[in-house]
Amino acid sequence: MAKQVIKVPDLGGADQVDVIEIAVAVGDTVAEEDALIVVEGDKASMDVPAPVAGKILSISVKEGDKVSEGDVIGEMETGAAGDVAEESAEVVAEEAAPAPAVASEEPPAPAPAAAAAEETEQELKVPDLGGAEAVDVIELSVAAGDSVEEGDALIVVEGDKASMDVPSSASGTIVSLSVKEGDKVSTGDVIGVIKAAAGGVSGGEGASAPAPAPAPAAAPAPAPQAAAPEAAHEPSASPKRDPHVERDHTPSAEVYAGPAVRKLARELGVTLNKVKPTGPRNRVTKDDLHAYIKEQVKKAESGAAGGVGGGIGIAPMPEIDFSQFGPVTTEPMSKIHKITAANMSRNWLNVPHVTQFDDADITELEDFRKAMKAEAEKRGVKLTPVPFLLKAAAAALREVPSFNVSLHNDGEHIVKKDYVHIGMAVDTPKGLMVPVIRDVDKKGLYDLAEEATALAIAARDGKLKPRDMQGACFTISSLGAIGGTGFTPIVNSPEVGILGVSKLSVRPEWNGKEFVPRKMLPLALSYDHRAVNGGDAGRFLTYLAGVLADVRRLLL
Ligand code: CAO
Repeated sequence: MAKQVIKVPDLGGADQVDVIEIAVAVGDTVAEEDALIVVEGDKASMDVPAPVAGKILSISVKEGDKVSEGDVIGEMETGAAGDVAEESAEVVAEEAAPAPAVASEEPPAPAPAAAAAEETEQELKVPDLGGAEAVDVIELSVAAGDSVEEGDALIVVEGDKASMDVPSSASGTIVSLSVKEGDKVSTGDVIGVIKAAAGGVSGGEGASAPAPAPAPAAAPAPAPQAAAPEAAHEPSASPKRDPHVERDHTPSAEVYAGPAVRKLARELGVTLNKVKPTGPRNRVTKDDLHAYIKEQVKKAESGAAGGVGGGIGIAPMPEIDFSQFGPVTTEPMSKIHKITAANMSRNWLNVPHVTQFDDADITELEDFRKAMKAEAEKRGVKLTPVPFLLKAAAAALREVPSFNVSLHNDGEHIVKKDYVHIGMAVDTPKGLMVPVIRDVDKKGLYDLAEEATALAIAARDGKLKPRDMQGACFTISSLGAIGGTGFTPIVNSPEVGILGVSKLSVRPEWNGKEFVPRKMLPLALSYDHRAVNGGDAGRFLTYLAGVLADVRRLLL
């Protein structure tokens, strides 16, 4: 019995790759080449295999860590002391030897200076597959005529254990592809021709034009790549276990997809395990991803159109002929009304709403407001409760910063805001509009009253610009002048919440000794329960109501 440290093998030049999965636990018995951990670089993921058979004594990395070649990831107990070859050390020693030229069958030739500006046609070849032979072409990522950058995926191949992108060895235009899905390819096979600017070739076995003094790490094979102990006789440190042939892993599920597909999925914000795979061995292809996106857009659109159809498993609304019940006229909705309807459906269906209620005692606020009304009018502004609500909401957003947030598009991050912009719902003849007052926390009551009035007029006159309606953290919807004792407003996502304000009423309130008449303002706070919890919302609304009850707190 002997102990052996397990090290990260040659990553083909990649550094600081992510550990995305721990495939074994302490105490597990593994065979040589069993996957121990899975790492992911920019373009690919790979298993880090057991160098020998044995028992796992420790694993010193965890998911999310970053590792580089030579890093110790754990310890193993191996069967016999003799077969412990300190593999990683050997590899390091082998690599310390003078680096053989990649694609050494093609001797380096000095690049002619005049060729720099010319375009040349070059063969695109399958790079070193690390011993794997006749792997399947499972996807063509480009077609003739496509422009590609060096490193872009051309095709995806799949071996026994994994898949990998075959990247372009140069930037240029694809002249032809000579393989199709289902073909089998091996190292060095020509898969197509590219027209590339001379001098734009990185070198490496994928390129037909030899590059001067290519270093192994500059090979176009996607990183990371595994190292192998018995590679000394090979031109590059070719391992015996499919070094460039990587298996795709997603942290959440065993989804099979090429690196390019996974990259696209990340860019589009698609969780791969939701996509129906149609590729060989249940592999998710780019076409599957596109089909999924198309389906989602269709569902979203049918929901946004008010049909609430199918997208979330809700049966579509039945078509009803209202004329069977009495006389009707049918008018087209205004553009604003249609946009509002679409947004309301989207927000109602996407945002898990919670609405919390409170009443603010605004007796003193009303006394103060009325006392200031004449002065305000002299300044040309109308002092209604709205500027006070704006000011109190801004103070509460500053007091409870955990409420001044939005859920990030990716659903995995919270965006914290260090600005306080507040939307104000305005009822206009053409529909509901929500202009935004910026930096409310930095403005005085008169300024806010003036701006609110100007924006309400601009909204009613149809003079708001798109920018005037963007960027709010939060919205206030006041129906106080209209009436009602309460309503549950719909969050204007991606804002965190909306305050519905109803008409104040004079009510008897117990002051500890007696009932006294107080002016009570009904408040209803709807919030996005994905972005904030009830505690944040409760603190926010309680603080806001407290400020309205005693506006002197705004001075603190
Ligand atoms: N309780 C009692 N009276 C109220 C009140 C309340 N909560 N809020 C306002 N008032 C009073 C005002 O003080 C004013 O009275 P005075 O003229 O005597 O001072 C009167 O109602 C009219 O106010 P207003 O409408 O001119 O101004 P405002 O600042 O209250 O509101 C605005 C401005 C733009 C918010 C409002 O005009 C509006 O469009 N509200 C509708 C918003 C809406 O449609 N929301 C629903 C959206 S769906 O979520």
